[in-house]
Amino acid sequence: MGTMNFRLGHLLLLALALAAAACGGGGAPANQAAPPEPAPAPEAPPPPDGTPYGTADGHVLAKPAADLLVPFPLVLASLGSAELGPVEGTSYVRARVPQGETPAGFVARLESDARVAAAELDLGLAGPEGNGRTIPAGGTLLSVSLASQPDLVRIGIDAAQARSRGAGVLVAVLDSGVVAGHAFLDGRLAEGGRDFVRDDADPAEERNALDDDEDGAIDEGWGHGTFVASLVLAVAPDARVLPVRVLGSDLFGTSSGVAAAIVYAARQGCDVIHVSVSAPPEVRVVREAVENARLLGAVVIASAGNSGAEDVGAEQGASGVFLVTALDPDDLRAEFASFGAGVALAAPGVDVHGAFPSVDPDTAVWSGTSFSAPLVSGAFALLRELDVLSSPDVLLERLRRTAMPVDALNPGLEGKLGAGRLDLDAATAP
Ligand SMILES: [Ca+2]
Ligand SMILES: [Ca+2]
Ligand SMILES: [Ca+2]
Repeated sequence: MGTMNFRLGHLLLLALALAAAACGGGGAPANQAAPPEPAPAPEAPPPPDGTPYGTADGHVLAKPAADLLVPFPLVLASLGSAELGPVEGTSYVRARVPQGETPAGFVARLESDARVAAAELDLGLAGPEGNGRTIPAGGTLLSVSLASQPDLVRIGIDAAQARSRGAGVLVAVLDSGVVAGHAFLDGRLAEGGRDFVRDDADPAEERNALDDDEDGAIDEGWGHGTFVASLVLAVAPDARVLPVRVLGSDLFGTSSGVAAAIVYAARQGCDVIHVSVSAPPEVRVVREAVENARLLGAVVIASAGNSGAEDVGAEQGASGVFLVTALDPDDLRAEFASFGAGVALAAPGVDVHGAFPSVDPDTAVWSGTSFSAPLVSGAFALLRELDVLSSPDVLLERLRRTAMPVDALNPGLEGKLGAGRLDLDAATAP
């Protein structure tokens, strides 16, 4: 078994290195990861032409009109469709696409029907690192303690953790799942996690040794959820993480899965719902899920994306999700970081150290806005322990008000990197 693991580990190493070369990555050595049993099946059927990978082609999402007098399944049946079940926690259902019709065509037909309030594709959503632009790298210079890494020291973690450690705060991490046996996560995960990719009660990370999204990188999302969860806990070591799997091994999920998971996490009593994928503002099922989660008292914090472009508009910022972009160690915008008027806050996101499911070392260095956002989710947990009475929005505003301004360092980007760089010391100061 040891030999087998060793060989598979090297195959993965080779695959990641090739992917890095193909994508023009830094060429840093990839981690040697401990492989679980590879599942043989692809994670999603091939996408229809012209739609993003992961978009469901067998069904679309539809919402009944408010004043409907007949059961919605009868409405769908009259259109040659059938109801395949609700998107839990939202007013949408999955509606089967009739034979011979395209998903987009069926959405258009539903939208023109007075008995249907809204319809949309069940869109494929990609985590920011799912495009293979940044990959995790192992090395020998990794911190033993994640909390002592330079980027966290620089933003005041020592002073902050002397005041609060996030005790009693529950943070859902909606990502690729977690490797629960990782030493860093051991004993720090809450019961009740769920897998919305496989629709089961075990949110463990899985990989299948397939390049499901055909981008040249195999299982590039492997370890992502473990890494993100560890960063929340690096900032807030006494918080607990509820792992919720919404992304597969190539870091793809669907809008219906993300929406259902957001409401699920809120109903589990989570204070923070950390989402490693952000949906475009026109994805109404996710917007509704975010609204429902906020009504239940949760905040939703997400990464702004790795497009490197100004594509985070004010409308996206107003959708109830607190969007975080990435800075480098000099507080300059990371070259991959998305920006725009809809960004709420910035945080370190270049060469971040986090837990990784590998043999030795069991940490990695990774860059992306996915690794800036969990620092903010951890910071929210610190504030919540210190102040159990204020509304979530008051605490989010405190994170913004106490941020270190970075506009002067980033000419031309004024107002497009949020309120500035997360300052853990200032945010938790009495
Ligand atoms: Ca599972
Ligand atoms: Ca891939
Ligand atoms: Ca895969």
